Amino acid sequence: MGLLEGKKALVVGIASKHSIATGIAKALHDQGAELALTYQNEKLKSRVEGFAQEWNSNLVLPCDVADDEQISALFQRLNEEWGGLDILVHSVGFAPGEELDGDFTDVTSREGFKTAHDISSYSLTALAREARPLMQGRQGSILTMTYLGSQKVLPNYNVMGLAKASLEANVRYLAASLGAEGTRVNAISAGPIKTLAASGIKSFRRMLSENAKRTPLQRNVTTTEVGNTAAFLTSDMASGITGEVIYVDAGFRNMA
Ligand code: 0WD
Repeated sequence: MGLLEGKKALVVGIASKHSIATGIAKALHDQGAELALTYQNEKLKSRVEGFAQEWNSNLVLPCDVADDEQISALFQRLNEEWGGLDILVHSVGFAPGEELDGDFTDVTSREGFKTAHDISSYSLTALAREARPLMQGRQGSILTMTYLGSQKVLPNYNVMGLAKASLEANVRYLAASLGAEGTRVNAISAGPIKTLAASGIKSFRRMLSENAKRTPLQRNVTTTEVGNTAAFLTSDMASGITGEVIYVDAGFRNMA
């Protein structure tokens, strides 16, 4: 029997087969969870529907996390279909391209800062607020994706580093807020993985190969490995873990 048998899970953030959210959704499905998936815009709809079919999910709903009405409609629909929710995966991040190329002091604009924090951090609070009543009394679990650039200065990660620092604090405050209801909130800090979002970071390819050489495991991580950790963290096996950032980075963060 799978770790997540009988659990209902919403996964937000699938953009392609390479997305971390895709690896997570697959792992949750493999462990027996029933899935609902979202797409950011019409362009991505049919692609996400394709994945849903593969994983026997018939709930594919729109959700641009910048839009409160869409968020509210999403959870209303989930409530009608499922009457509750056990797992929420938030695997969404964005900063305008020009913020991620060049000297931090020079390229960081007020608008870019706002957008990065809105889409990459505030959206977790917005989704958690709507998920809250559906998760009450179900040992719910909320999971988001972060990156080491929140703790250390990494070239070109720039304003995303600030947004991820905010996201990690968000995880701690949400965990404190929702803990009494039995809902846990955690983040996975993944090592670099080639996805659409990552391609937006200048010199990402070089970073990938340099990163691999410096990790204890001498390689980069895969979305399958992130997905497997996500399955554990969202399962009752992890019932004592909340407010944490768990690193799935082949050991990179401990290296000088
Ligand atoms: O190396 C990496 N790829 C790492 C990514 C290392 C550590 C963490 N992460 C994080 C990212 O910062 C992000 O929070 O993992 C999360 C998922 O990122 P990903 O899987 O690397 O990227 P991708 O496959 O592009 O999915 C992110 C998606 C967007 O894709 P695009 O390429 O269109 O930006 O986030 C979604 C979108 O589908 N997204 C939104 N979804 C709803 N509403 C929005 C939005 N407003 N904006 C972006």
